[in-house]
Amino acid sequence: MFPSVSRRSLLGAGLGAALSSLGRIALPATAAAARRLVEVTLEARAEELEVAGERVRLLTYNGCYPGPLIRAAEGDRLRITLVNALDEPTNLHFHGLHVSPEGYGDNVFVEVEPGERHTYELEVPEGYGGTFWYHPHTHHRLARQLWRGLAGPLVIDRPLEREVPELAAADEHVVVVKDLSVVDGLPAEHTTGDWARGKTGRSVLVNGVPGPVLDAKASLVRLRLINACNARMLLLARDDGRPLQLAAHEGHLLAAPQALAQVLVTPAQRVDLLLPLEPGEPLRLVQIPYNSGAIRTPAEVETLLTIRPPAKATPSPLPVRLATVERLDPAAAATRRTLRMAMAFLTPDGHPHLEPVRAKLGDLELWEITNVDTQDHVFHLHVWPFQVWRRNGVEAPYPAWRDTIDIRPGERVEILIPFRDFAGTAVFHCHIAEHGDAGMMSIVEVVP
Ligand SMILES: [Cu+2]
Repeated sequence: MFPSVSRRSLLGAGLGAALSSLGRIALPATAAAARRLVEVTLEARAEELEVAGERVRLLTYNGCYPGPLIRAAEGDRLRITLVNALDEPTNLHFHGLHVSPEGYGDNVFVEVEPGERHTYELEVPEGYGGTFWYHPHTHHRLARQLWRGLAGPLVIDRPLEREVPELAAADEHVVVVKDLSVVDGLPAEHTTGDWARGKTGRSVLVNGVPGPVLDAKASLVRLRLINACNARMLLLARDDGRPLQLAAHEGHLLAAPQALAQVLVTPAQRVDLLLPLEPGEPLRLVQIPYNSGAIRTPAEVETLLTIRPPAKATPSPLPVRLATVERLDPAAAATRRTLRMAMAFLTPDGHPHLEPVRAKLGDLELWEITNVDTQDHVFHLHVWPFQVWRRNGVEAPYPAWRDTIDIRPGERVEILIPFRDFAGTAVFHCHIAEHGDAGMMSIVEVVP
C-alpha cells in the first residue's frame, strides 16, 4: 500500500535527467582507500507536492521532500553545488560532518542569494563517517526554511564497518522523520508561541509518508533514522515491548549494541537501530508521548513505521562487537568552560554569553552546560564531535561521539570536545530550530 522507503526509492524520487551526476551517490563504499569525487547538485526550489493526501507547496531540494540521499565514503571528495531558486537567501549546513568550517567547507557564514549558486567542497577524514543530514543555516531563516521542507539525508560510509559481518549482511534503510501541518496548501505559519516552544506539526512523515511499511530484504535491519523536525522529540520503542538495539549515535558506532527499552531522538539527532525480525512477524516502531516541558508529543502512542520480514527469514544474530571507541580523558582537558542555557546562552553569573568562545586547535576542552530553563534544550556544536563525560555528575554508561545532545530542565552535562584537525569559525546553538533563530546561537573560533 505504502511505497517502500528504501534507499533506492529515496534516490529514485524526483531525480531528473539533468542531475545525472546524482546517480553517482548510490555507489557503495570503496573497498580500498581509492578516493573518488562525488558530485551533487541541489536546487532549492518551491514545488507543489502531495503529502499525506494533501497538496502542499513546500520548499524542496530537486523537487524531493525530503531531499535526495547523498552518499559517499570516508576520504571521498564531496562537491555539492547549491542552486538557489528560492525568492530569499539560503545556504547549506552539513550537520555533523567533521570538515573545515572555512572557505568552501561547512561555512554557514556563506549566504547564497536568489538566482545564485555556491559549490561546497568537503572531505570527511577516516574515522569520521556516519549518518548526517543537510539543511539551510541562514541567519534567522533556519527554522522557517527547515519547517517548509528543506532537509535531506547524508551518509558517509566507513569501510571499516564491513569487517562486522552482521552489519554487512543487514538490510539498511535511511529514514528521515519530519513533521508538518498544512494550512491552505502551505506549511502552517509560525505563531508567537512556536518561537518559544518550537514548532511541531500534526502529521509525522517518514521519508515523506505517514506510517510507511518497509519490506526488509534480510532478517536484520539497520535503520539509520534522522530526526529532521524543527522541535519534535522522538521517544522511540518497539510496540512488542522488546528492547531496541542501539548501534550508533549520529552514525558513529558504539563499542557494542545497547539494549534499551526506549531511545530518545531529539531534533537533529540520528540513531542507528538494529532490528532483528522474526519470520511472519511485522515489527512496529512507535513513538511514545514525551513532555519537553514546553510541549507533549504525540498525544498518545503512534506507529512511526512498520517493517515486514522477508518471506524466508532465518534468524540473524546481533553483532557482539561493533567498533573500538576512544574514551576521552577529562584529566587531559586544557580548558574548562561553564555555560547556562535558558532561551539564550548565559554566563555562570546569568549574563548573556556574547563573546565568541576562543579555543586552541589541538586542545581538549571540558564544557559544563546547565539547563536553567523549564523546557528541554538541544545543544549542537558544528564541525567538532564531542563526548558526554557526565550528566548530573554521573559518568556516561559508554563512550560515544555526539554532535547534538538533549539537556533536560535542571540538568548539568559535562562534555569533552577535542578541537582536532580544523581551525576556523563555527557556531554552537540550540537545535530546537526556533530557539536557535531566536538567539540561542553563539560563535566558536578555533585558532592554530
Ligand atoms: Cu532550545
